[in-house]
Amino acid sequence: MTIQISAFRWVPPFAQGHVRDLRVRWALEEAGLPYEATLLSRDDQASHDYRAWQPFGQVPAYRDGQVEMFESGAILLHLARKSPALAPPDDAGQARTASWVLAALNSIEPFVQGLASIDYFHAGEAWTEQRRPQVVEMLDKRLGALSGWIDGKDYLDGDFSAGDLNMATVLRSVPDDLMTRFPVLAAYRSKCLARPAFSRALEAQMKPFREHAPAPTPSKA
Ligand SMILES: N[C@@H](CCC(=O)N[C@@H](CS)C(=O)NCC(=O)O)C(=O)O
Repeated sequence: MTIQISAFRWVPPFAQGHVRDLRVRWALEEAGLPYEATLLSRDDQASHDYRAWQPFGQVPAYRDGQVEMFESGAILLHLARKSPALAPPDDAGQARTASWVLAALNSIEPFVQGLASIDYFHAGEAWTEQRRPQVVEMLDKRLGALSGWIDGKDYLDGDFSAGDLNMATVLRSVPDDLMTRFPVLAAYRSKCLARPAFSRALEAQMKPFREHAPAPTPSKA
């Protein structure tokens, strides 16, 4: 069967281009594996059928006729075993790629999300005045370590891999004012995001959002 992934039919503009099915779409594009997206509405997310595929009602989920699975990182690792475009085929290369896929999710993304949560969902709230500098400091520390690792290298570990793909999608959400402090990381992020497979994946996520955009509410005259 053709690979199927789940994605949203429509999300609000702030989330468009950032939904996690992008990571799986990008990996599939890099690997040259054709796929179809099953587009979900809010009701579909809560349905019994979808919860049997993704227990939390989130996207992405994945199936290919042999496996049915969820969690974007797990899906990337599954695809990395299938395609040399996403990881070296030997055990050592697969293990290194797994380390970087998980490092993006566990060692960098929580700090990026901590800052995004303050800036987007709690902006202006009194408690953020004390908390934000601490969150920036923690993120700054992780970005500094990552920058030190990448300095002098093209990618995280040899050739481009699923680890770079996941890391670049996480780094996309680092605010520009923070990223400018790390020119090595900024250049690395730009290089990854300039890959044609990323553009195709982004367009594939965005197209349904344009097609299913809610009709504008009439303004009161
Ligand atoms: N750990 C999960 C997180 C998935 C996730 O947070 N998906 C978001 C979109 S990026 C979602 O479906 N949000 C809707 C919801 O939680 O109801 C993964 O990486 O696959």
